[in-house]
Amino acid sequence: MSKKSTQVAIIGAGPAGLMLGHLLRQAGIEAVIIERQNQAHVLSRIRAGVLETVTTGILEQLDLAERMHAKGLPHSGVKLADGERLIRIDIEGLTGRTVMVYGQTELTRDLIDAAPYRDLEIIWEAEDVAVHDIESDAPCVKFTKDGIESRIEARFIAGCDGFHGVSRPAIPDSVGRPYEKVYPFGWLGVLADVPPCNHELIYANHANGFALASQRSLTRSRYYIQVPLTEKLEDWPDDRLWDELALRLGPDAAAHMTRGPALEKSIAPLRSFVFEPMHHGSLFLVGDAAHIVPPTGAKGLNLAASDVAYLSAALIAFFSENDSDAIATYSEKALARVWKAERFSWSLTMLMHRFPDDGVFDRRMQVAQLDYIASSEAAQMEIAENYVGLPL
Ligand code: RFL
Ligand code: PHB
Repeated sequence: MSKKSTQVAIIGAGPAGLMLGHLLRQAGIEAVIIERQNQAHVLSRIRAGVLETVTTGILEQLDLAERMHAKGLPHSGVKLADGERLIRIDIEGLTGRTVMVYGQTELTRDLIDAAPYRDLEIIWEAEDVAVHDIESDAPCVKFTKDGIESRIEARFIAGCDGFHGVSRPAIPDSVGRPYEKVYPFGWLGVLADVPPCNHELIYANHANGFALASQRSLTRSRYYIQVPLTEKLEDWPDDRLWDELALRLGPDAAAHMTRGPALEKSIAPLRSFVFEPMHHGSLFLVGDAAHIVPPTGAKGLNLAASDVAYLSAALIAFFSENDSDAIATYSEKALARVWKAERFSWSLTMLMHRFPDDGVFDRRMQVAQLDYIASSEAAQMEIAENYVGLPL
């Protein structure tokens, strides 16, 4: 049995665990990250692409934003397509702020590459990770690494292990409560080394279903289409996917769309999920471990970042000033922001997708709302301020 101790044991080397680990190390707090996968696997996951100020701000605070500022693309607007027109939401004009298009993979790489230089230990390929004694002041994380049983004792455990992790199930049913909505479709995503069809993102509502034109750089595009959950990747050879994207995104986007071989294709189900509370005893839940949003508002990664902002400040106050007030209010503060992002992601999902049980009335509601958005600055402001990210 190998044994060690630290101040904060972090489970999961996704964006939440990595950002939290770096912020704690920057403040001189001991932290170790325990990750189930290997580094190559973590870096191969293609996920979010739009960063709010809360997320870019953490990279800046860590002095790790150089590559993001060199390669990322600040966007000042976003577009909604309704089959006939493109409605532009002038995010910068309405809010004075922009969003940053920079892939989650790149952000994760920046944080992983810096870890050895910042004395942040990441234990990769930890098997059978389990949390113990979370209702005490001396919890521990047990796992097996290279066949050797290991134990890390800590003052706190941060569960940054995503939706399928082990942290959330460790909170007793008598204490925690899940809230969930599952949508009857998924998103089929494709990544290709072709220039984007528009300099901004386009979210399209088409009779065949939702489509999104996104991007990672001026030479790399990321597209998505809504598909039934019964669909398989084999059903979508590249040509069929490009034809469908061109149709759903509309003639203007289609005219500027460059096709190319898919570098990656995957289908992700859509879900809204919140677990309350996000803190029990010595265990905190952070990011996807506590909540999932459908990707329509690009909020998943940014919510992980706001949780990290609240929790790192609370842990720093605890260890540096012996002040536990912020720890006591972490869950409440984080959840207040989470629920607002859940509402926005749900409402944009309902507006932009075709639901199998929708009738003509539901469709007319979507048309009326898109028409209202096109004609009302107040409606555009509601989208802009949520899309750019609500204040902490
Ligand atoms: P992550 O990124 O899931 O990281 C959790 C980490 O914990 C590890 N882990 C464990 N480690 C040790 N022991 C265990 N028992 C463990 N169980 C799990 C995992 O290997 C992983 O490394 O959660 P985090 O850090 O909270 O970050 C959240 C974001 O990743 C997430 O919100 C977004 O990526 C959500 N999301 C998207 N968000 C967007 O805004 N736009 C998107 O296009 C988008 N696409 C996606 C997504 C999430 C996806 N998942 C999770 C199914 C596409 C997918 C496929
Ligand atoms: C992405 O680029 O992967 C992306 C962008 C915006 C979203 C979801 C995904 O709302």
